Amino acid sequence: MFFRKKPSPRTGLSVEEAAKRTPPGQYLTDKFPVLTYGPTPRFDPETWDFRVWGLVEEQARWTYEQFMELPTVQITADFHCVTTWSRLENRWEGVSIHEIMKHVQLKPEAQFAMFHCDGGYTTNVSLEVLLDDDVLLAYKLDGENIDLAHGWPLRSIVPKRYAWKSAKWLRGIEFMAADKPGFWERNGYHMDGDPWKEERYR
Ligand SMILES: Nc1nc2c(c(=O)[nH]1)N[C@H]1C(S)=C(S)[C@@H](COP(=O)(O)O)O[C@H]1N2
Ligand SMILES: [Mo]
Repeated sequence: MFFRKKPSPRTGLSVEEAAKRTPPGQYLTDKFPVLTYGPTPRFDPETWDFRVWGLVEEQARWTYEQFMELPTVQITADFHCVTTWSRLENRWEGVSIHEIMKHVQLKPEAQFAMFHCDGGYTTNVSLEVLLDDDVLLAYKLDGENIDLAHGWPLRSIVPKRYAWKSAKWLRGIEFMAADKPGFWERNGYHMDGDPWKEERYR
């Protein structure tokens, strides 16, 4: 019963609605498998910070305390792992990318961004993908703090891309002029990763 095409009752979705929201080649799960390459990093609120750098007029930095004071939003979004499981109707809460962008001014050359995580994981997105209205830096899922294994204290959520673009233990965003592969992209995953186009590997 792990993989199925029927939505779980948790989602409140009909079979038809769920089918419309399940990209080609994906199956539904109600569990939340942990997919991490390497060990789970430690979190120390005293030394943790969130930084924005690269092609910005001035770098920005928040301590943990400062970051937690930023206004939050909630979005409900689907999560599609390239290994073919999808979990629909996840209610994420955190800081909208638009809130972060209020504090930084991009240089005109900035066209791509790289998420940087504790432990060295990285993943790239185009500026257009990053600045979508449903992109957020999340710390709650379905009303609870995100588990350490799922990225506590902060992860990016990029609902319109495969889940490897939703970076756990996020520590910063770097703005770049040209696209550059992140960790999985260097190891054969697609540079863009749109699940509706099945952009899995390259
Ligand atoms: N820092 C970091 N972020 C990561 C990963 C990782 O290994 N390290 N794995 C990615 C992959 S492949 C997926 S499918 C999702 C899984 O998120 P989950 O473990 O919360 O289900 O996180 C993504 N973000
Ligand atoms: Mo994944």
